[in-house]
Amino acid sequence: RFIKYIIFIAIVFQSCKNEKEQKEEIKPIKRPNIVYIMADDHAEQAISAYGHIISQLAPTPNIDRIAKEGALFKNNFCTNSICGPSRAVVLTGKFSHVNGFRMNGDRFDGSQQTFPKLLQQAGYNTAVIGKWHLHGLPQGFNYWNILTDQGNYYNPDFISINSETKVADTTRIQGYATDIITEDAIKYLSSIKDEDKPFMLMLQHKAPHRNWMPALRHANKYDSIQFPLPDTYFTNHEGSLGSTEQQQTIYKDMYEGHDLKMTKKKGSPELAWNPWATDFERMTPEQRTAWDNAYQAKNDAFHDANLLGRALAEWKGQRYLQEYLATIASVDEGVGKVLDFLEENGLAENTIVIYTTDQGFYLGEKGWFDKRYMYEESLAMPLLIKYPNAIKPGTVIDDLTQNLDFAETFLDYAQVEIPEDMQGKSLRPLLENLPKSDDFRDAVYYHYYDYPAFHMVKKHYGVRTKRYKLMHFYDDIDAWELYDLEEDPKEIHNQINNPDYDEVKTQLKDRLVALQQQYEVTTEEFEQAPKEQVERAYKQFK
Ligand code: SGN
Ligand code: CA
Repeated sequence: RFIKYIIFIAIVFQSCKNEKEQKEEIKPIKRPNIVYIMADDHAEQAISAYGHIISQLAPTPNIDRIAKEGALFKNNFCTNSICGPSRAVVLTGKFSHVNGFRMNGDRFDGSQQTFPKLLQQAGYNTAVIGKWHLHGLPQGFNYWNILTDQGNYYNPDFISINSETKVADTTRIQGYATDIITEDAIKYLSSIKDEDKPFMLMLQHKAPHRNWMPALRHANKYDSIQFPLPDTYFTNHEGSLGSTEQQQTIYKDMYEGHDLKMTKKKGSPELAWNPWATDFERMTPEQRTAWDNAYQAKNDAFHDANLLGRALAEWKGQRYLQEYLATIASVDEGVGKVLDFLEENGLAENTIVIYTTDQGFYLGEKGWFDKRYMYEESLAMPLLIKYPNAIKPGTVIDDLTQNLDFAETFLDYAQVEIPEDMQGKSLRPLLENLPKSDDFRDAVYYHYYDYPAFHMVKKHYGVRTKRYKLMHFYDDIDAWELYDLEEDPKEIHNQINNPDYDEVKTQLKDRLVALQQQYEVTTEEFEQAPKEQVERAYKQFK
């Protein structure tokens, strides 16, 4: 009898266990949350996880946490190095010529398919907070609160849906843009964290975009640091026709007041050339006084030094780097707050966190600031991704990837079918070291169209493989450039006329044509701007 009893208990136990196992089997895998953090113009050289010299003097420990706990992409590139277009590529997973947003002046057709819309349809709670810069209002988001146009650092204006009138309204919020955006993101996360639905948040900073205004608490952060200026700072662009006529040289084209915060004379806080007074005039009297106090001594020291020529150009480079890097300090703090929030609320394990920016940026290389070019500094787009449930800490990815792949990646992780008309590829096999990562992509395609425009960078397109880069500048010039990135990572020696590279040149040209076919590039893409417009623009944007 006793044995029968034992057998009975064992059968009951086993069937309970089976039932439990079965339940676990049919329980759907919880879809991950996504927190997509995008800065504006944050160069790889200024993220310490990438290891460049400048960033070691101005580290970004919180952003680095994402790479340490997840993956760092070493060869991630944009398809068109400018703000609105890069954002449109991210949203659609399609090149500029397909999504229709080629340059900043264009208007994004918000009715088209985007990954936030697809995630929302699949049951995600979606939000975008911060810089939008696509002119139309966001679609496909449960919550949005966006900066007007480029946004301002101090007391910025935000557009959102008024909860009473249910229409879009602009409100000025007192404070510092980076902090306001971080706080609103945390408020959003707090409000939805207990919902059953997964969430997808796009947290998009204005910083560190021009004119690089740090938070008051960081205004003197790097005053005593001498940052090394790149050894190409005083180049004359020999051999590169595409580089000679631009207007983005630190010591020629920066506005002394607006950009470099230089004053007219010793003892006075009155700014030197400051064509857009609004950035400073919108500060409250208290903010302005604190700002002027922070800058007075260093600006007076500059007047005493009486610098000219090369020394003045070097001083400007230093001031630019101090401002740019101090502006990043609050971005890094904000990233830390978001990561802490996820950890403290038990969300870290099942949330994919991405840190990126809309394109790369020059920190004095070739004498420049800004972006736009297909050269490495502005083509490179920092990318760090963590997802403890699936990505091993310390993963480093060397494959050629692009912002074109982001939408596909998010859809893949959210278990939503990737539409066939998207042009990129999910990064998941790379992130999880799954098979097929060996031949992920052999070449990336690039096209920049915004000419004539600010900084007068000429239109160009090209192809980059792991080792080489071929570019064609067109419109009012017709100039090809070829670089061997292994021999010449700083892209100083244009090899286009070197017969040793003839074979490489032919291969790259063929690859370029094949990519244009693959991505359905048409001849309309290469339209020329009228001559008078170009002439006018050279004066207008100076
Ligand atoms: C502004 C900047 C330019 C910058 C463009 C585009 N000037 O016009 O330097 O290239 O934005 O930047 S500013 O003094 O007004 O800031 S983008 O990131 O939005 O594409
Ligand atoms: Ca930008």
